[in-house]
Amino acid sequence: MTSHYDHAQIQEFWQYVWERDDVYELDEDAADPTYVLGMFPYTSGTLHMGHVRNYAITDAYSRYRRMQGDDVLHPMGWDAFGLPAENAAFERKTDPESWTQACIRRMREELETMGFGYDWSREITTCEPDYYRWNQWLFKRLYEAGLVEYEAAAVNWCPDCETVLADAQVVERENERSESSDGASGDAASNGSERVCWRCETPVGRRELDQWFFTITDYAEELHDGLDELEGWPDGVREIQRNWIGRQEGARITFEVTGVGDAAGGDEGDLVDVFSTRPETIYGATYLAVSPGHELARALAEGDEERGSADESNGPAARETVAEYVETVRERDPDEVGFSGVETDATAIHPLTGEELPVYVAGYVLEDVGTGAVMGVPGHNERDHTFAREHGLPIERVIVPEDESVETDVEREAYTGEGILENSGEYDGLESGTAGERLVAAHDALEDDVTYRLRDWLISRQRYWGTPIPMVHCDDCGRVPVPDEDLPVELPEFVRTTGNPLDAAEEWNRTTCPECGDPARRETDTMDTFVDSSWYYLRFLSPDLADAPFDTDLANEWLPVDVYVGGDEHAILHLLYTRFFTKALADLGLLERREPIRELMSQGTVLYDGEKMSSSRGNVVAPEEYGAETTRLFVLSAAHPEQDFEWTANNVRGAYDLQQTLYRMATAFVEAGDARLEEREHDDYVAREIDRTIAAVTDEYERFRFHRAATEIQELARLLRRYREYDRPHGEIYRRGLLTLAALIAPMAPHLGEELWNKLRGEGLAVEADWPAPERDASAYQRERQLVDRTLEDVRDIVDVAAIDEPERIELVVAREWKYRAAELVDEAVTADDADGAGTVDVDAVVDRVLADETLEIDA
Ligand code: ANZ
Ligand code: ZN
Repeated sequence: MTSHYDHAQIQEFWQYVWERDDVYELDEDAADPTYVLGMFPYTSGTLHMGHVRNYAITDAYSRYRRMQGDDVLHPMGWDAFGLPAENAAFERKTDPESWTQACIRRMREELETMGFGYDWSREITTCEPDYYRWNQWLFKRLYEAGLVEYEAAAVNWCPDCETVLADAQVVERENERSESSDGASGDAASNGSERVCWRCETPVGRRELDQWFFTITDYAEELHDGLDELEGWPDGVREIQRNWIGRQEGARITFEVTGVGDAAGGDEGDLVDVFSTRPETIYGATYLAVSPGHELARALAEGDEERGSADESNGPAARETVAEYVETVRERDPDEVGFSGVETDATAIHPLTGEELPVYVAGYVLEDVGTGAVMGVPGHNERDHTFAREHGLPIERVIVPEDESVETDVEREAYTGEGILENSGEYDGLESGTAGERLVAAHDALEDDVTYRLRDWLISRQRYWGTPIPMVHCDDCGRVPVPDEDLPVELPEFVRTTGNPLDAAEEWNRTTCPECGDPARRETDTMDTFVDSSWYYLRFLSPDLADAPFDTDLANEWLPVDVYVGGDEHAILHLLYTRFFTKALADLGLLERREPIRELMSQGTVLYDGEKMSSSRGNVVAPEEYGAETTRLFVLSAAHPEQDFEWTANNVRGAYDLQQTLYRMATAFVEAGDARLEEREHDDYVAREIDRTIAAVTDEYERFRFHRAATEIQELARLLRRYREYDRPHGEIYRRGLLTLAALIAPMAPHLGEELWNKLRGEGLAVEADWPAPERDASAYQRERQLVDRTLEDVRDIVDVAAIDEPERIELVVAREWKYRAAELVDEAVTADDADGAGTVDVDAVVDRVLADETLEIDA
């Protein structure tokens, strides 16, 4: 028997046993298992430190819950679609499918090597037709429910590759030359950087394409309000989502606009609604502006050819200016558009004063914010101010600060604060908040309104490696969904091309219309991969179900996910989409719950020399010589899961040493058999420490404070070692101590846990063991323990500094009934020393005094 801990061999052995015994498989009849989920990995090739940390957290927690007697659902799968696979395939002359499957094989092996305990019988892979057919099925249900729209939207377009680019494929390139070859965008080049295609470095343009959207905005209110109740989520994440959804209270104000030449042909103008968060500034409105995509802009650009242009409609010159402006703005990045705009021939009537205001089409007014139109109040809104200055529009002050000493010159700068109204007719003198309320109450043209910044979810990707959108385009019938019985619409074979490979797949593309039977074309857009991850947590419940995406009854029993852990880069999109999907599914009658996740944890970053540890930075440390378990034990014991921490070789070594120590202690104990039977005075202290440690570690696991659990475990190990070094230990107490350590460390270091368990008990598995229970109520002992702790700390500091060669003796002395006396003595000695040594403590003297005290003698 060796006392060296051969981690490689031990890991392999226990992994084999776990698999043989199916210990991680969930009992199908479990009533309501604890659902612990780590965000499934994107299949990019290898695991990185973020994955390791993420999965070490969920694994430790699931193991802990399992030992507590819970049924635990802890599954794993692969987020396997996405552009990187396509690019890798392109570069390596293979296809995305083979590349992805190779990544999965490698990553699965890595996860297994780490010893993570997954129920692999539930493995799901999103790029397999068995999975993505349900994306298509769900797309259709959402479509039927009116949650899918098909609309033109601007996309990044590379004119050289002739393809749409995802935002991530657009890179900023520093511009060394001051001259830009692209004359069209003029001033943009002066910024010093430009947006280019990641592959060919051609400057990227904008293009309008018809795209598919999920109307997540229908759920803006619920997504927003629901955040308050997500008490198990980090405040930071909730705040980020709140900001992303961007709820704004204000008013909708209706302006009459004349001079558009509407189809009705009468004198009656068009009605244009604007949204404002500051209705009380209405008397300061000096113009009206609509976005280039607004229907009024469209009407002004197109005019009404049939009616001729002799009437009051937009004159031909203005019409052309508007048309041209709309055209150029659409092809440019919103950042480049700035405060450009064109005046139109139309006129807006101020709803309260009846004054005529000029109407602009302006790029800074966003199409999908509010109503896509604003009343320009340059005196009190910064953007309006800039626009007004650039276009020579009047600036009026209608609010002054209550504090008269505050100077405001709205010609120079907008005053955006609250205050007292002026130049506002009967509302003069009122406080701005009150004025806003009264204005809305008094006038039909103003109405309370709430808007959200949240945009609809553009799910179209003009790429190959994703779920084909199950629609058909027919010349006669328009867009027709593929019938359910024809799902899945499977991907055709991959072809290497610069554009969208699905466009190039001629044969696949040609189909017949499900409605009229005539020849038709398939939709060639695929779905954003975030669709796959929006409901995968449901598929894990019944991964093989053949006639539905998930089992509704089971979902109602088993949900929500109890604990979800992942990186905070998903704080917005993934988590928002998942919430949206859950709500939509509930409205489709497929689910009862409307929120998918009870407790969310965003794990922090692992740093190396202050930088994020990542394979792309080439600073991933794979401590082969210490074994996989050292890595997991280290990442768990280094810091709270939500905190960043620095990877240091020293601390990794510490995690390794702890395993060695525990292993040696168990081996030595089993082999030596030198325990005693009769009780001695300090046995009781050790027995109580075991109980106290159990209580403390339990508490730490409950709160995911693995690092503190590890410290407690280390402390108990230390005490037991001293206990044995000082005197022959009491056999039963010592053995219980070691078994307790085995059980307590098993969730974090499961291989070691098994090995210790096996050595000390010779039967059963730690992974299936009951969580240890204190023999006595340890809570009453907690306060006492705090005192001991303090004393120990003091004494230890002294011992460390003075390099006393009797640390065991001091510690056990303190640990005994005289601990209070020891604390007192240290205190007294330090104070006395301090007093006569004028600020310096003579450590040796303190230690001498403590050791010399007779009441501390041990009768060994
Ligand atoms: C008039 C007004 C007066 C506004 C005032 C503000 C201050 P913030 O500014 O972030 O709080 N807005 C509305 N729809 C818009 C659109 N489609 N594109 C660009 N801007 C738009 O957001 C609220 C304000 O954004 C709104 O309130 C509106 O300007 C502008 F002293 O209306 B406000
Ligand atoms: Zn048809």
